[in-house]
Formats: sequence, C-alpha cells, structure tokens
Amino acid sequence: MNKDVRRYRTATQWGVYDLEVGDNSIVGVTGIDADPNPAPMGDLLLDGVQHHTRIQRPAIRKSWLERKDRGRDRRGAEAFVDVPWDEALELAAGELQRVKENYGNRAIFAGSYGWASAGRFHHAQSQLHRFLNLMGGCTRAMNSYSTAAAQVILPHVVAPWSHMELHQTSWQDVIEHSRLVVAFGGLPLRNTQVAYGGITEHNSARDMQLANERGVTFCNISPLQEDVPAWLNAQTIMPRPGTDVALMLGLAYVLEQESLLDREFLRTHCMGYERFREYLLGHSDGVAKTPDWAAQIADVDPTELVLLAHRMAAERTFITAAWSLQRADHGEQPYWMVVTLAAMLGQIGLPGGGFGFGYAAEGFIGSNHRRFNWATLSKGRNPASFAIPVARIADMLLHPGLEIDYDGQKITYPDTRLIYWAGGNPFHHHQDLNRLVRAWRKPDTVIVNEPWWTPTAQWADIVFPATTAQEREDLCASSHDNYAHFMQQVLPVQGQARSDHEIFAGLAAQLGFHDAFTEGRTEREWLQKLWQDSQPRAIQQGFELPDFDEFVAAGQYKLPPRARREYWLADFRADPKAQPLATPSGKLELYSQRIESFAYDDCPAHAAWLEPYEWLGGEQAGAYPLHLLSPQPSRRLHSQLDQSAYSQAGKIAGKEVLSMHPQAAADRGIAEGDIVRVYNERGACLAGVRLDAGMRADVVTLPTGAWFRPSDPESEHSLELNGNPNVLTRDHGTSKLAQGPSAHTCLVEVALQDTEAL
Ligand SMILES: Nc1nc2c(c(=O)[nH]1)N[C@H]1C(S)=C(S)[C@@H](COP(=O)(O)OP(=O)(O)OC[C@H]3O[C@@H](n4cnc5c(=O)[nH]c(N)nc54)[C@H](O)[C@@H]3O)O[C@H]1N2
Ligand SMILES: Nc1nc2c(c(=O)[nH]1)N[C@H]1C(S)=C(S)[C@@H](COP(=O)(O)OP(=O)(O)OC[C@H]3O[C@@H](n4cnc5c(=O)[nH]c(N)nc54)[C@H](O)[C@@H]3O)O[C@H]1N2
Ligand SMILES: [Mo]
Repeated sequence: MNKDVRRYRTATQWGVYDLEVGDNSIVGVTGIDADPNPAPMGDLLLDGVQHHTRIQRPAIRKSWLERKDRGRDRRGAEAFVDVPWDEALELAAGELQRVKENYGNRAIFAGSYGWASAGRFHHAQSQLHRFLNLMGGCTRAMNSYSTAAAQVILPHVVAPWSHMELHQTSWQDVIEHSRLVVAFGGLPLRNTQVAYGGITEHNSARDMQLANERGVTFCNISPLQEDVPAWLNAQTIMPRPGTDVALMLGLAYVLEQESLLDREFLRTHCMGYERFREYLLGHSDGVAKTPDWAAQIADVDPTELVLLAHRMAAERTFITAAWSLQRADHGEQPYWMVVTLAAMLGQIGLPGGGFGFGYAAEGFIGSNHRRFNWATLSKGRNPASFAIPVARIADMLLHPGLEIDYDGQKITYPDTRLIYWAGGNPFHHHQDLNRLVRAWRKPDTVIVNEPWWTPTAQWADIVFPATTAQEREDLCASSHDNYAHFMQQVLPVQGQARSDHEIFAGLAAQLGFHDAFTEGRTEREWLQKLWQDSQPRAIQQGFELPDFDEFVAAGQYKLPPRARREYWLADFRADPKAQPLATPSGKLELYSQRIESFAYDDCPAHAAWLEPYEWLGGEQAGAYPLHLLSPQPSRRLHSQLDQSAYSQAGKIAGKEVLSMHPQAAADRGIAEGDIVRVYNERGACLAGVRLDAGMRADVVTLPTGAWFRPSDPESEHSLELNGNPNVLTRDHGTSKLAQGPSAHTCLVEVALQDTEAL
C-alpha cells in the first residue's frame, strides 16, 4: 500500500467497509474479512461522500427570508441564500418558538421518516426527537413505509411485528427441514444487500444455495422470473400483481375440498376457521373460491394451482411473502391469507414449516444470530404524545381537522405550521409526488438537515448542512447483527457541515436547554455511555462486553453465538393453552372479532379477496394497460447516493431504467435503450428502457430512488425527468385498519418520448 494511503473502518446500511483515503479523498473501498459476500454497493462511497452536491453552508430560501408571506408557493422552485451558522440557528429557533407559542407543539410535524445512515448515536431522527421532546414535543409518525400494513394486521392475527421479525424461522431451519419453499414476491437477492442499522455478514445467497443443495425446492410466485436467482431452478407462477390473495384462496379451496388440511390444528390452535370456510366455499357470498375462479383473477393456469396445493399438503412447506405484497391496496389481506393458508396445512411450529415474511427483504431476515438490544440515545418522552400513520402525511397537510380511522381508533389531523425533517427523503418515499408538492407548500416553514442537495433539501426553507457518517465517529450495532463496529472518522468535515447532534445542540442553546440536550457530554463520551449502558444487558444475557477503549482499539466486537435454537411458535404448537399467542383469543385468529367490531368496509373480519382500486383485471386497465411495480433499486439504498458514479452507471442516458417485456415494447414501437414517457392521470416521468422476456407482458418495473426533478418545479403537473416512479403511484391508505402506503398498486401507459422535443 502507498504510504500516503490510510485505511479507516466505516459502516453503512449495506455493509461494513475499509476505506482507503489518500490526498484527502476516498480512493478505495474494500469489504471486511468478516463479510463473506460484501455488497458491491460499497462503491457508492468512492465519490458519493465528497460529491459536488454536498451542502456547504447553512442556506435559507430567498422568499422565506425576504418576503412577509414567505412565498410558500415558490417552495421548491427558488434559489437559496447562504447565511452564517449563528444567523441560521437563530432564525430556525425563533421560528420553532413562534409556532410553539402560537399554535402549540402539535403544529410541528417531525415524523421525519427515513433511513438516514448507520450509527447508533448519530441517528438523525433520534437526535431530532430528543431535541423536540425537550422543547415540548411534536406530531410524529407511526409504523414504516416498509411494513405498515403488516405492523397493524399481524398483532391481531399472530404476534407483534417486531417480535416476528427477529424470531421467525431461520434459514438454517429451512435448510435442514423444509422440502418446499413457496415464495410470494420471490426472493430477490438485490434487496438482501441491505439491513436497517447495518449488516456485517451477507449470508442470504449462501443460505439459499445451501437449501438448494439439500434438495429444497422453490416456487416463485411473482410477475418476474428475476425475483429469484436463476440457479435456484425455481418453478415460477406469474400472477397479475395484487392478486395473490385470490391465488392463495384457490390453493386453500383445493385443501378444503380434498380434505388435505389439518382440521385438528385448526380446532386447537386457531380461532374462527369455520367463518373463513363459509367464505372460501362461497356460502357467505355466493362465490366459491375455486382454482378456476382464482386462476381467472390472477391470470394463471388453474391446474398449476391444484398441483401446487397437492405438493404443499404432501411436503414440509414453508410459505413466505415479500414485504412488497403488503405495500399495496388492501395490503393487510395477503399477510392474513398467508397465515390462514399455513394454518390449514397445520405445519406452524414445526421446524421448517409454517410461514414467515420478507426472507429477501433485508439481509438479516432468517439469520441465526443472537438478538441483542443495544442501548440507544434516549429520546425522552413526547409531551405532545401524538402521531399519524406515516404515509398519511400529504393528507394531514392538506386536510387539517379531518378525522380518519386507524386500527379501531379515530385520529384528527392537526394544523401543521412547521415541518422538521432529518434523515429521510419524502420526495423519494412518498406516493403521488405531485400531490405532495401541493401539500408541502401549505406549512409556514420547512427545516431540513441534509448532507446533500437532495429534493427534500431543495424543497425546504432552512437547510442545515449535516455531516455524513464518514465525517464523525459512531457505533454501528444493530439488534439483528452479530457484530458491533467502531465507525472511524474517515474524512475531515466537508464544508461547514455539522453533525445532527451539533445542529440540535446549537438550536437548544438558542432555546435555553443546551445542557439538558447534551448532558454535558462530548460526542465521544456519548458513544462511551451507549457502550457502557449496554453492559448490564449483556450481563443479563450471560456474557460481558469488553471495555470501551478496548473495543475502540480492536475496531469490532463479535457477539457470542445464540444460546439456544428456537423454532418459531414451537412452544405454542406444543401447548396452546400454556403458551398462548398475544392475540385476543391466544390463538391464531383466522377470523377476528375485534376487527369485525371496527366494521370497516375495506378490511373484513377474515382474509378476503378485495378488488384493488386499480389492477389489470379492472376497468382502468383500458386506458392504462400496464401494471407498474416500483421495487427497491439494486445499485443504491433508496435515493441515497443516486448522484454517485456507481448508481449512475446503472442508468440509461441518465434516467432510471424501466424494465418491460419485448412484446409490450414492440407493440408500442419501443426498443431497448429508448427513452420513454411513463404516465397516468397522476403524473408522468421519463425512463430508459431495458427489455426482459422473463416478466409478464402487462407488467413494467421502475425501481425507486431517482431524485425527483420536475421539468417545471412551479407547476404541480410537470414531467419528471429522472425516472421517479412516485409521480405515478397513488397516495391512498391500504385500508382503514393500517392506513399504510399502497405504492405497488399502480397502472400506467408507456410511450416513446421524442427527446428532441424536450
Ligand atoms: N413507489 C415506491 N415508493 C416507496 C417504496 C416502494 O416500494 N415503492 N418503498 C418505501 C420504503 S419501504 C421505504 S423504507 C422508503 C425509504 O425512504 P427514505 O428512507 O426516506 O429514503 P432514503 O433515500 O434512504 O432517505 C434518507 C435520507 O437521509 C439522508 N441522510 C443520510 N445520512 C444522514 C445523516 O446523518 N443526517 C441527516 N440529516 N440526513 C442523512 C440521505 O441523504 C437521504 O436523503 O421509501 C418508500 N417508498
Ligand atoms: N439494494 C437495496 N436493497 C433494499 C433496499 C434498497 O433500497 N436497495 N431497501 C430496503 C427496504 S427499506 C425494504 S422495506 C426492503 C423491501 O423489500 P420488498 O418489499 O420485499 O421489496 P420490493 O423490491 O418492493 O419487492 C420485491 C418483489 O416483489 C414483487 N412484487 C411486487 N408486487 C407484487 C405482487 O403484488 N405480487 C407478487 N407475487 N409479487 C410482487 C416484485 O416483483 C419485487 O421484485 O428492501 C430493502 N432492501
Ligand atoms: Mo423500507
């Protein structure tokens, strides 16, 4: 190694890397020895951290500074003025105080959803919430864009989501005991590069390979063949998107008709199978959910469904569904139906049998590591104690005072006067961005902490430049990983950036509670405190952490392996009375009295097929005959570092790539590499075309993450130029139960774009 090159350890939410720094810039990225399969996404760091899109200085939107009405209508379409730190902090603190005094703390929305960066201490959202709680609180957001519908439906049916995520069946159990894995939404390896909070070992591909070698067979139920790696030799059934519940009902019908189900298990461990059965057989609604009925809705071969149902009943079968299935209209239903189908097979609680969710959603799912709850930064209590379902933000901004349903409760939207965002990108993650633009222009003030000039920074009034994880020290330690890492400061602070902690400490100083916020600690002392606070938890689990300084010197610490092999729900299976579930009946609720009592028209008392607001079998498919899926991108995490060379190398003429079937392209005079316009009633964007013969001809995919770039930021109807699918998706809750996002329910049309005309 060149003597002028130094190595530093950093951690990201797609892996841990050693960075080589020479001449004050990152010149090399290497996966660490502990990682058998480092994610290629590491290369994002090469030019991403020091990219020219970094925010150099605090900045304030021109009209916000100069005009009395603050020119809210020009938010997102205007230049910024650089201001010194002191002045920016004073203005922001004054505005927070004004809104608090005039409208109360609930008028401050700081849901601030987003993944930000790895690192326990510099977790942007925690820093923001700690700060605002000390100021009297704010309106927050609950649940995630990832799994909102699952988080609300599953506690009614089986268990709290947070528990399931960490304790459900491991890959090891699948490898050793399953014979058949039925994967709704497939097992796309691209998504396993990533894990919230960080990941050390990328083992998902290895685990799937081991299962394959042991003779486990896979059935991929997805509109795309590519949703499983080719070497798995999976059978693929390709339903229309959003029709999985109908397909599962067809399978369930075969089990019931041919008595291939475990009636004893349904009686002893489940609540209300009879009610579901009435529906399945059509006694309650006059429609028998036969394989022919299912096949017509899903547009698949009915004999394949019959054969699959036979195999599922004959073999140890593990049923899994991607998280994507519940990010759709009535997204609660496919998850409820997976549980119902698995209950009918009666293998729940047996090793390698039953069900589980998201086995390729993130790299940690199905890992067999010890689960350890590391200490986090204390956020204190939110005195305003109020939250909206996370994906209802535009509704809230547009309709203050409106009352909505949510999981048996009523929620009234507050009148939002100020938005504070740190560590997320709503102009990436939210649906129907043209509608968000309208909503986003309503509050008096938007404050954002960001390292880069992302769309969210561009759509703010006061922008504070934040450091990246590579410009500060931190602790990477997540409850699902088997390592902790000391994240070194790799680069000097870029421009005038400050860490989120420092930014909030500065605001707290203006508002008179600096010491309460920092507790008199330096950032290094905070890291030490988090480490030391984790020690009693380790001792409780029967091991001891090294001393903090020892850990820092070593750079990493590996947790002792998991003490005991557990099979998900085995205890419950063995004795449902002594080991009940945390559901109202203590059993698996295939019918829920509680949900029935809510009387929601869009979430009945048992799993059911409900027509989505738009789908290929519906009326709208006349005008918009292609179903758009917007999956996670393979070359980045969401919108993060989309500006870097590694992400841009995956584009076509700078646009995100739309995959489409050769026939669908030919019908429209489109060829590989062409630039097209993707559109529907909600919006339009450009994309570059890639052809894929292994997908349904009536489905197109456009991964998320291209930075929102409207051709005319002043307009609410302009053409989006980079290929951001969220100008096309609808902003509509999954149902009154969960009010989750429904991004995957979306129809579009595609046309060749005359690029000369742009
Ligand atoms: N159409 C469609 N839309 C979707 C989805 C879909 O499937 N389809 N999926 C949804 C899902 S599952 C998710 S999780 C969301 C993801 O949405 P987000 O989590 O909001 O997306 P990110 O791009 O990760 O945004 C994180 C932001 O934090 C910034 N950041 C990084 N580090 C720091 C830091 O230290 N401090 C501060 N202040 N900022 C920092 C980054 O620059 C970035 O702008 O998208 C959702 N949107
Ligand atoms: N590289 C990378 N990995 C990531 C992320 C990232 O940004 N980049 N983001 C992470 C995050 S925050 C999350 S929440 C997870 C998300 O994990 P998921 O929600 O599981 O991921 P998606 O990519 O949205 O969808 C997975 C697959 O489901 C299929 N699918 C979509 N709709 C349907 C349907 O109606 N029926 C069936 N049968 N299949 C369908 C699509 O073909 C798609 O490829 O990924 C994580 N992993
Ligand atoms: Mo997510």
